Amino acid sequence: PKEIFLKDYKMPNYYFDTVDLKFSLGEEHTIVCSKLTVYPRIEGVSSPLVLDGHDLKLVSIKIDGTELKKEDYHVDSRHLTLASPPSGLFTLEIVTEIYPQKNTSLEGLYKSSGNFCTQCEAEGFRKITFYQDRPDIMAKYTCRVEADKTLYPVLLSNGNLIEQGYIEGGKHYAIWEDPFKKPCYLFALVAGQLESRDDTFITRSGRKVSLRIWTPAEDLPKTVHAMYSLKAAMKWDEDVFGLEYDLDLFNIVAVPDFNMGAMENKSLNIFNSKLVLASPETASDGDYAAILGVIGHEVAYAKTFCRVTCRDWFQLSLKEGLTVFRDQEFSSDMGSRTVKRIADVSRLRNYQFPQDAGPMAHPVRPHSYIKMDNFYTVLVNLVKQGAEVVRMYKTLLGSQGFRKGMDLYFKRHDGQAVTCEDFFAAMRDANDADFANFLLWYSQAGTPSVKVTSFYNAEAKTYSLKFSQEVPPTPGQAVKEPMLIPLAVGLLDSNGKDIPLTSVYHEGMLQKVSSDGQPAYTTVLQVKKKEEEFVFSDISARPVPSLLRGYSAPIRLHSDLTDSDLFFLLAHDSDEFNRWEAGQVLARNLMLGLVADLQQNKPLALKADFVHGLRSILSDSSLDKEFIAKAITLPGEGEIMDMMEVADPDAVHAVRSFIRKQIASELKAEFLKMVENNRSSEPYVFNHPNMARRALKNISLAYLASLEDPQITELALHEYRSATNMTDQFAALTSIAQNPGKARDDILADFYSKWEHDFLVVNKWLALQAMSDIPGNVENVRKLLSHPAFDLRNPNKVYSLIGGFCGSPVNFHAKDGSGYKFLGEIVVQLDKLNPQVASRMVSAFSRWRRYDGTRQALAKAQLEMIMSTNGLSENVFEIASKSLA
Ligand code: B3K
Repeated sequence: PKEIFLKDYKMPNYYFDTVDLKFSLGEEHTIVCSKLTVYPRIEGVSSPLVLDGHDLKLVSIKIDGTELKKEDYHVDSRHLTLASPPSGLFTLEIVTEIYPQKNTSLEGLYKSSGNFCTQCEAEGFRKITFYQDRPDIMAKYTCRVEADKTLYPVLLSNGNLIEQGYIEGGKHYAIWEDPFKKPCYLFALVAGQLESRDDTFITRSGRKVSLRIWTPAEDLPKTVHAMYSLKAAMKWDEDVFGLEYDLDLFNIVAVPDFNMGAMENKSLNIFNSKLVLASPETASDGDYAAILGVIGHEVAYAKTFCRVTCRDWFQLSLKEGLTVFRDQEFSSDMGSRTVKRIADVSRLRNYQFPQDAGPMAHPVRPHSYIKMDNFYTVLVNLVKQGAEVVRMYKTLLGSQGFRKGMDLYFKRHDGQAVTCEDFFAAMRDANDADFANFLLWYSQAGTPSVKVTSFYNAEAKTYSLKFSQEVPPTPGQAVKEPMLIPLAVGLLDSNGKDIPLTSVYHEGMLQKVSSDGQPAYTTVLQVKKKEEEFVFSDISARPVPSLLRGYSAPIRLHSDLTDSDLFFLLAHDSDEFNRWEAGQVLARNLMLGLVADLQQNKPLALKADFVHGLRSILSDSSLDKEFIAKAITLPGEGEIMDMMEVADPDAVHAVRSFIRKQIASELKAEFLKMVENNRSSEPYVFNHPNMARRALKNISLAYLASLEDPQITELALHEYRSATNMTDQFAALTSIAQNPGKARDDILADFYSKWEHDFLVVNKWLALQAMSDIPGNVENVRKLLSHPAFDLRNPNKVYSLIGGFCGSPVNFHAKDGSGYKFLGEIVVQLDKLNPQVASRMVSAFSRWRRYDGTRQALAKAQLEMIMSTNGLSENVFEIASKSLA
């Protein structure tokens, strides 16, 4: 497999102006006719034109109406090359035959539940026709779709419908025209038996946009929340970014077989059904929130990146990072900002940080790849980090400065394919900002680590904070430079109140902390050097610092705060994120300490002040209930393992379970009260207060269930039976399923028989069993592979069962290697069907060196077995070989 490098980027020899496509969709095969108007980059210069093509049968090829002879072109399994095409404008007509029915990779054109649909990002268009499949080729498209009228009554593509009609033989056609230039990865086509929920959105300039959400008829009632989310996102983006949707139609189609969440194709978004369909009975609060977030994400794309796109795929974070940032902001404004930030940061720590410290570490803008799709597979890295980079611009520039930068960016680059530097330049120029070494965030891999030490000078009444930063070495990048890190800081007095900040000394200069003459309570320190000191004056007593407020930069922070400082922050910090963070630091220290005790066979004991801290949070009625639920949740096992020299999944799991059980027994009365007081028989409403209430009730129930007490099992059964929505029902099921035994078996069987007709609910049931930490669970998961509810060809089912299993540290990392063996076998089978999904699964092995010698040998053997498989895809090859390197 060939590695592609950022430094090798070359402008194309030829551009395409218009693309006219014609699809004849058939049961055996599909014929695709593509007519391109082509012009050379340099008028009068003929140079080779290399088109990408994968799994295509070439039927014919013509230039300016004349069929080419065999010697005029060359076709191999990946390319069609024209050695010397005309040096001026010409038309190129290519006819290919493709087989969507056999396409299990779910890229290009394929069938899902009897309907045709497409997925072209990143490089799927080359599975439809020969094309320069790269994002910097932007052209205007028309698309004619022909198909059997009875089987495929609905025919959709991008843009506006300009003509439709009948054709002899029971067929019909539709012609779609997209008025804006687009890269081919945004092309889409759907044909099938679908119905739509229709609504309209009036843009701020008064234009009417038709909104349509398409699903099979029986699922239409479950699209109410998706339509609500779509309208809310359209409005929010106009209000916050002033961006208006530019077409008269916005279609969303839900398909059950889809590799990722959704795809932003211009005016024809294709979504994984999981992120469209919801009803109170079948979808949880988490599902509702995910639908809102992903629809927000795709709407943000529709407004911007369908017009300004990436020059090449290395610039992916330009569109993904900015869009994730915008959807995070949208979800924050629709719910609780603190809770959303906590959820995003937890994900960052549990998934991205470990990856960033392993063999798959790569910068926000990678230097090379073999298979671009793998940079979505390690999406947690690229995308979440990319969003954090965008967030830092906003932290540095403030909301207005950021908006100015965005406005300039779109003004400068509408209709262009650009790079990360263009975004950086727009932010800088619009604000006259000095961003020094900020661009390094794009090119240096690894999570920066910042150490802070503080010193209070009672005589001088100054308080100084000294920072030293280090970016750890990662594969291919041994030495790193310091980067610009925005560190939001506040200081608390002895009553827990924020101290007003007026100025700070830095490098011999007195810097004002606020510009409008008013004191600030939080200031953003710009840490740029390897070592740097900031000194606050007029501080009358030693303060407690609240550092990295709101998690203002994606770093690992090591401070000299004592436990008592942390308890103080947990109780008083006005920055709610940091209140949560203080509790997490205490919990992390506690867990790491107990893991060490366990490894040295010392008895485990929980500190009383920790439980006391949790009790005060739990009983603080001034706090948001969802915040309480987050604050009493212990850090994940992945996060703790990531902080250990040698990750020990058994010890981490045993310690986490021990602490949970201790907390449950000490706070049993409080938890019972929380369950009691937070029930509701009112109909389900998706809003923050109700979600918060359910979150607190259900986490209390989960803690109680860890006591393995028959009375609690009765209580959970009662909650299960009386639940009026999926959130509560599934939470009760999860609580009972924590403990092996008859109650668990019975309730799992009951849940399946209730919901076997609903594939999305059944996926939850599969995931719950797969993630279980009951000993020897690999055998249960193996059995589920042949359950009628499972199908290896459906990505959602694979993510639920196989992905869920890899997320269970004790069973996936079982010391006998049974978990590794299971995954190795599955990856090999899956790779033949769907390389993208297989490579996501194989990445569970990538951190094998973090474990002890026995586990290392077992995991390595599976990676080697995978590498020796014949016909391995490039996707899996890239992850497996980099993991072994
Ligand atoms: N841009 C797509 C993801 C495409 C992934 C391709 N393998 C949608 C999204 O980011 O939501």
